[in-house]
Amino acid sequence: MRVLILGGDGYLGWPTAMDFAKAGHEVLVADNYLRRIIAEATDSEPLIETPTLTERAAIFEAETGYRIAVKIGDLAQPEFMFHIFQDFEPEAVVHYAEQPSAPYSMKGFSEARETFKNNLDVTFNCIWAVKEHAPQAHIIKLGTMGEYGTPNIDIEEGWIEIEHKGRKDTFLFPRAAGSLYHTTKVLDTDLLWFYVRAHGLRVTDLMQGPVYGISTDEADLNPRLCPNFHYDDIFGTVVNRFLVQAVAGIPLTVYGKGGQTRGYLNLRDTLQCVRLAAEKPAAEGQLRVFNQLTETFSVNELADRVKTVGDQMGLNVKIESILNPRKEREEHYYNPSHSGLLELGLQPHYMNEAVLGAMLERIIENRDRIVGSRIMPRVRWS
Ligand code: USQ
Repeated sequence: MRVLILGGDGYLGWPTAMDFAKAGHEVLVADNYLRRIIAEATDSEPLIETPTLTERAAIFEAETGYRIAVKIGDLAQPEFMFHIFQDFEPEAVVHYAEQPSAPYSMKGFSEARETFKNNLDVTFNCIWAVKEHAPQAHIIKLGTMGEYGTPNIDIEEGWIEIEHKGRKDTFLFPRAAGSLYHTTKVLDTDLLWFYVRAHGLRVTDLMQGPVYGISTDEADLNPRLCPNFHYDDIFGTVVNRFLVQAVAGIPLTVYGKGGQTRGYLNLRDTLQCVRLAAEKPAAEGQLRVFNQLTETFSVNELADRVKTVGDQMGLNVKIESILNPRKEREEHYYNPSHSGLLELGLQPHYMNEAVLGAMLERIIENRDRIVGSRIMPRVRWS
């Protein structure tokens, strides 16, 4: 299959590209390095240096013999997007090309506007590129569990049947996002749903929870193939941050009461989910939604797990609740269904002590590169 990966330089985009290439698919990645630019501007560079996409593709080819084609450019510009589609004629499009940080989107007007424009423009251009140049292509869109927020009822997989005044219909599950970034994903879903109805596009929207991990089969072939491992307050997801804090001897930064519960997954499972979705595509005129997570934890539970494993390794981990920089419920009901991807064939890698221990070892090897000033939250919601 010809697979186009939009946002191929990201934490998830690059390992996804290697995974598809290794599975024998023809892969093209496109990216404008927006995340690298923001990371540099906000002093949030990843723990381990990552070569450019062109360099990574060359290293990957030398290691495996598989080729990944690279195009650098701005997908928010329709000409660039359309040109790629005309040239490559993708059969599947994996769309990661969004500003992915909730804190960055809440920093101020220009960061909010940049997030809003970039995320919506890329989605819009991708939809039109498919509609005009590759109408049979299947769009696999990375959404987020954060689109739903934390409602006081079970979260269904994308859709809910509602009975109202004696009549029934099925609707997208209600959305209530907690940041501007998460809200752009809600808007993406609505845009996609409109074009699925109007033009019969085939779309899978993956509602993903926070991802953790650094290791994949291909990334482990060479340290220079590793994903961008962020531990800063802007791009770092909570598990990755806690593990780095444990190594740096900084008390784990639990925001507020720490009862915030989310659905987490291992980076390896992101790759499995995206490939399963691509290899078993949505039908024409279908918006298929999967909740992409494997287990749920509160922030307090995550901190306890990291402390247990860290202490076994002699790190003497401390946990400290700090003022929550975000506006979110710190104690709430959370019960998302997530059976769709398991039914497609997902075999989860759960967060056990061996997984956390291996991550800690890798971070310890790079401990001299940890910059302490990147850890405490620098952005507040209000
Ligand atoms: N948290 C802490 N301490 C920290 C960092 C985070 O208590 O040092 C808490 C947050 O307040 C939040 C939870 O941990 O309640 C998760 O935070 P996160 O930073 O790991 O995740 P989030 O900002 O929601 O965003 C991440 C990705 C985003 C993706 C999302 C999935 O950056 O791209 O869409 O996870 S979800 O959270 O399900 O919406």
